[in-house]
Amino acid sequence: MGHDEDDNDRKYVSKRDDGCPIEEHYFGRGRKATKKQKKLASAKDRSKYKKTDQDQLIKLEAQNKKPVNELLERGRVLSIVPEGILVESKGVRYNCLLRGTLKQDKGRDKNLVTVGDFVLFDITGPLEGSIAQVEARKTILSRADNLSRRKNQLIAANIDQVLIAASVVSPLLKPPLIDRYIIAARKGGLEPVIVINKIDLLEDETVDEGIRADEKELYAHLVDVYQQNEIQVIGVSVTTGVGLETLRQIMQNKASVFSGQSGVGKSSLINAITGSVLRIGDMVERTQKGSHTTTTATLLPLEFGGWCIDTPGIKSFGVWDLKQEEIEGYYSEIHACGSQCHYPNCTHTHETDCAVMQAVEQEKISIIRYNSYISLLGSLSQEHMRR
Ligand SMILES: Nc1nc2c(ncn2[C@@H]2O[C@H](COP(=O)(O)OP(=O)(O)OP(=O)(O)O)[C@@H](O)[C@H]2O)c(=O)[nH]1
Ligand SMILES: [Mg+2]
Ligand SMILES: [Zn+2]
Repeated sequence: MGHDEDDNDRKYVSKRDDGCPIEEHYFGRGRKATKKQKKLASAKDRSKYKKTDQDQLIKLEAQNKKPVNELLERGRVLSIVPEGILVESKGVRYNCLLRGTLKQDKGRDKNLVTVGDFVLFDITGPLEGSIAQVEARKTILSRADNLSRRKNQLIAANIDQVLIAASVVSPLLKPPLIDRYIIAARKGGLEPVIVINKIDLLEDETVDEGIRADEKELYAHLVDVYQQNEIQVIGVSVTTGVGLETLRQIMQNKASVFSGQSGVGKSSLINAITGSVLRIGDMVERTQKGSHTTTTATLLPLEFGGWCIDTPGIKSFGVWDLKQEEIEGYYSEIHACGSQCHYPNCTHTHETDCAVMQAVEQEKISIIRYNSYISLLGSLSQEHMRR
């Protein structure tokens, strides 16, 4: 799987998405402080507030002639569409734009605002607003932007768990993609849960028997491997209803984001569990891939408590800001075994007396996990070479 050949992906990157960096740093940190307190604080700790940040704040306060916070409404971003940012506040939905001052410093982030963000905004017209501030995020799911690989693309914020959506047979299971999601979740402070959909197809006699057998074996293997790594895995089927009650319980009173390849059935699962009517897609017969049906991430309140976010399918996933030396730590079985390698800085790729490679040969470490480790390592060194 290519790490970065994400042409389909480009279609749903809206113009707005493209040009919206995040600006939590200067608004987020000191919003309760008055100008005077701010000055005091910065006199005490110069490193804490950049000069440009102070200037921005002073300028903004001068414009308003009131403390920044006083007139603003607080709301949550439900979705970002070409027409604007849909924000819900006290049960009312506002179509918002970003204030000009927010757009200035794009930094390393590709989008300024993302679904799940808490924002402070002015009401500028009937059901219209202007976002002045994005609150600091508690958790974040993001990935490396596929066009430049140097930008952080925010998928969702302030959620508890990532429901890593995959399917058997159509599309096929892709363990390296699942592993990348697990790492991104952990890095963003989120709990990963693996949801494998379409398990009805494992028993479907219209599906090629060989493919079914391979997928069955891989599915059982993954359940085993992830359980050993203490990551929850559930098999579900929208078609037969298997596992949906378990999934509902996992989602209850939590904020979850569904993310995964196109066509695995994210929207179908959300519809089945919440009774909502998100659009679902057809499978492209020839490629057995989804058709990128969902085009914008949407936050939905759950009747039984909690929130869930449907997101557009992705074709590949790059973990943002991942260092080569960090990777091993996310593969705990490889990490544990690695202490027995001959070389202390063994990468387990080509070295002699490598305990990891021996363990893979003896099937003590899953070859699937090892290959996924190698693919991730490889994708980073390729990236390094491009720079
Ligand atoms: N056999 C089978 N098909 C399913 C199941 N769940 C979903 N599908 C089908 O899979 C196809 C894709 O479903 P979607 O819900 O649109 O998939 P998605 O993950 O939201 O796709 P994107 O929005 O493109 O990312 C549809 O044709 C669904 O009917 C299932 O449990 N079993
Ligand atoms: Mg969808
Ligand atoms: Zn080694």
